[in-house]
Amino acid sequence: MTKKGTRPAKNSGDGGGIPSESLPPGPPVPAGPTVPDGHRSGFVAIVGRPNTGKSTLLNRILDQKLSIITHKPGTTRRRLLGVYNRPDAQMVFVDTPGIERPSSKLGHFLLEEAKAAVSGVDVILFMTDGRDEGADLQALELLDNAETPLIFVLNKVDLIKDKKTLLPLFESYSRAGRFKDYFPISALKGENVDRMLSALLKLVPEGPRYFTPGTVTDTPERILAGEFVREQVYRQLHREVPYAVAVQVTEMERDPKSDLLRIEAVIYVERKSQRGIVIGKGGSRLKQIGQGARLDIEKRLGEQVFLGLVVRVKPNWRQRDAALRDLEFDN
Ligand SMILES: Nc1nc2c(ncn2[C@@H]2O[C@H](COP(=O)(O)OP(=O)(O)O)[C@@H](O)[C@H]2O)c(=O)[nH]1
Ligand SMILES: [Mg+2]
Repeated sequence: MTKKGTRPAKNSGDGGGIPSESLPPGPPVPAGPTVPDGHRSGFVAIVGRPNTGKSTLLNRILDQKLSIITHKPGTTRRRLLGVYNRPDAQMVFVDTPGIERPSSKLGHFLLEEAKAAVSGVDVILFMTDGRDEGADLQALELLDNAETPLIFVLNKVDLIKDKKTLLPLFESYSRAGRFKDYFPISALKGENVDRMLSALLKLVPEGPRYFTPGTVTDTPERILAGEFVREQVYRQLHREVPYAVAVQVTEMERDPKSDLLRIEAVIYVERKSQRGIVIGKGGSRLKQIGQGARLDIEKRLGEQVFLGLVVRVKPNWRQRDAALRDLEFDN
């Protein structure tokens, strides 16, 4: 995988440009040569302002929990690939951090991460919930990508009672002159998602697979496990605390005695007072965070795990380059 951008080297028949240690176990499947005539493949980035439902769409398309979702804006912090396979096509979807004007060093990282994620993709899905057209158009400018075909995706249409309001909304956005096609969907309920997928298939070129079938993502399970912990923090804590949290998995190894997979993670906060909040009375909050995350990790890995969590203070980490690098925010 190149440092910038999303697209690995076009497939050479060995499963694409992903390191083999991140592949799930299983028999090696020749990726390139076996695809049928007319096989199509491509990269599709999902971008948009925070909280519009980008991660929900990724999980819906893949029919599994890969990306974390909360009702709070600004949850997704890393570009995340999800590989959608069909006999006649492979589309690699890229979930991205929400686009907004950065207010911290972390914010700058997130915007760069979103920009890097769209570089070299075949199609960009621009997702909105239609609530703030002005802000959407500003986000498009921040993204600063003129060449790639843009598809307008209006999400959360399950919340729209009067579908007659859709057409004027599309007309209004169409004045920007940027979009090639328009889809109203509900990522949450799955409405219209298949139709959108069929349309996307026509927009990606003919070509071989980038990833071996069976590969869902190139993100290591260690990182996903940390993300599942962070999701619980977002779900269980409020106001500023979740935003001040970063999670790093420090160990993931099989305990020889118990045969359990042992995962150790550190929850970093910015201030001592936040540490107390995350731990909770008598450790109760931390325990609940751990329980929630463990269930998700176990479901993902298909086995029981031991999850050990500690909370540490890393003062002001969102504003410090060195701290961001320590926490693997490094693009
Ligand atoms: N009603 C409704 N809610 C949705 C839909 N898609 C996402 N959401 C909710 O919107 C919030 C943000 O979703 P998320 O996928 O994290 O947004 P992201 O920040 O763009 O990745 C969550 O509470 C989702 O459950 C949808 O189609 N309909
Ligand atoms: Mg997200």
